[in-house]
Amino acid sequence: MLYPINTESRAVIDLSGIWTLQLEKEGNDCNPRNPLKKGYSVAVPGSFNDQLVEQDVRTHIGNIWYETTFSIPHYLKDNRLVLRFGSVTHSAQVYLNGELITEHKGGFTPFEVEVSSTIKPGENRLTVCVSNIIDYTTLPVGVYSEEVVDGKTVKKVSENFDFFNYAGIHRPVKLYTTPKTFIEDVAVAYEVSGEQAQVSVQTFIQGEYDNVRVTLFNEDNERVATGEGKEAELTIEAVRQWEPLDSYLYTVKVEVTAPNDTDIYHLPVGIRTVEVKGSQFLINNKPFYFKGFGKHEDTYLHGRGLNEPSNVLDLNLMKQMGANSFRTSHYPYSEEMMRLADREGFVVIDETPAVSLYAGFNVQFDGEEPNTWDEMQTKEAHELVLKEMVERDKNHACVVMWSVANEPATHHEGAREYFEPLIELTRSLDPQNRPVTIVYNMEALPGQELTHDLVDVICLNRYYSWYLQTADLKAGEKALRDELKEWEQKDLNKPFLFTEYGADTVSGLHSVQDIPFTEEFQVHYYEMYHKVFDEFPFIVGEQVWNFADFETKVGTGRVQGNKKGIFNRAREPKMIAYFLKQRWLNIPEFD
Ligand code: BDP
Repeated sequence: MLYPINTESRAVIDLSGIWTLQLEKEGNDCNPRNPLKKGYSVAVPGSFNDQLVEQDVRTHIGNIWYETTFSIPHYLKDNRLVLRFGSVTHSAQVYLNGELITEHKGGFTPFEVEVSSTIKPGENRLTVCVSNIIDYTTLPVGVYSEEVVDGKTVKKVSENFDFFNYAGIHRPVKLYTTPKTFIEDVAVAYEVSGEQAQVSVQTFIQGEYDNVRVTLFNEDNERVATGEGKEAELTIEAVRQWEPLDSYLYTVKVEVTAPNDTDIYHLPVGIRTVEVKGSQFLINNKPFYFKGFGKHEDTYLHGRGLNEPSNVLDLNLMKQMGANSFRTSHYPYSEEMMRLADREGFVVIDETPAVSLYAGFNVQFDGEEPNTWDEMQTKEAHELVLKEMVERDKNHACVVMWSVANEPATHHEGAREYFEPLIELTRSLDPQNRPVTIVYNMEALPGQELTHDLVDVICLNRYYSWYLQTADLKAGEKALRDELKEWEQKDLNKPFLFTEYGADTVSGLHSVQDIPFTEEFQVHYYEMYHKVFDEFPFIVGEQVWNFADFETKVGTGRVQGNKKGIFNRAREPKMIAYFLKQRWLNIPEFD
């Protein structure tokens, strides 16, 4: 599915703005056949939760109805018209003038529907029923329950994850046009040898067409290569590669000529190779060291909704600190962010919303822990999101690895059977054969972990001296080193990457002692980890948890959210930011 852009043959109309919102509750049913009753005003895109003030609205679980009206200029009516949602969290039913036109499950990937024949001249009414219910069949997962309060049924969700269950129309809603014969998708792959790059451009077309022309332009808009056909092969004689923090983007122009029209699409493409060789992670054949962050799409007011100024600032802050990479923890980020990362030269690990597939995470149990793989019914949702994520992001130079899941119970019997086909599926979907990983939790220890031979890179989330050996930096250091030595003895000949380690820190709290939550403790915590990392050559990177403080559900372990940010939620630095900057500016991107 292509990102919607204006081209010589396509127009995009943005339906962002103020929509109407109604919460569906007992006694307040919503019927899309009729216009929504006057409800709240809500900005789209954005999470609804932090735009409204009542507590029971912010935490409403169930259906949330959105509505807007729009008209289409008459001069566009002969085009093919497509309605496209960047994402709706977690599921959507879309109605046009009261008729159901499409449905989508999964809150972090785009979906679209052709509306050429359903759209009316004059005003159209677009209604979206959003659900924020999650359970053991959805991704992410949570425990769903219903309770009767004051004679009314109240829906509840207890999340298997440590971020607020923001919901709504999170990314832009766009109408775009194409000619009747149109480019459905473009897939780019390449091989680089010496100065030369051989670029294969596969074009997927719907409708009758006469010919396909593919032209590659450099950043100066000069034509550097041309090709013909649905499977075009182009040669760049002196290729300039996309490098971490030194991006270079070619534009692939695809023109599909049909008897009465031509469809044109422009795709930005960076040429870079990725390979795992022994315990090294190679980008453009050079051993790369990841420095950066686990992040969240989480900002004041917008919640999980697209916030482009914040995306721009975040990448600028990262650059200033000497970071070169981030992980889209714990769901695919907006297409806007992926395009920005391409432009800015950030290296991205692209992750699905399969976070904490772990049945013991969230439930009380007597005696033995429930086996996750007997309980979870997420296979279908997992396959779907992998397909949608890889299909959406396959052409991004910034994406160097796919993360199939974060912190699943890979120490539970059945994990291998669950993950093996998903890893194979991921590999089969990617035209660029990127490495595949699973991000492992604290229970995934050498000797207990059942899947690490299936993945290309072993990503570890570790909280020694925080959740374990709390505040004891000496004991934490020993535990961390001991674990790494155990992995070393296994002689896996694979790269290891730290994808999470961190300590909650409240901006402005200080102490001369190592007291958790103070800025000094956070500094000492990271110094301890880095000392140990530097002893092990098979560690190919460090991504700290988290870039910024972020909102979570309430709990005694959370002080108005998770405070493990290097920046607070307003993007103001904590003391650690200066220490990390010093370290990272002294570690080159390549060995
Ligand atoms: C890890 C999770 C992450 C949490 C973090 C924490 O992957 O989502 O926010 O712990 O507790 O287990 O801060």
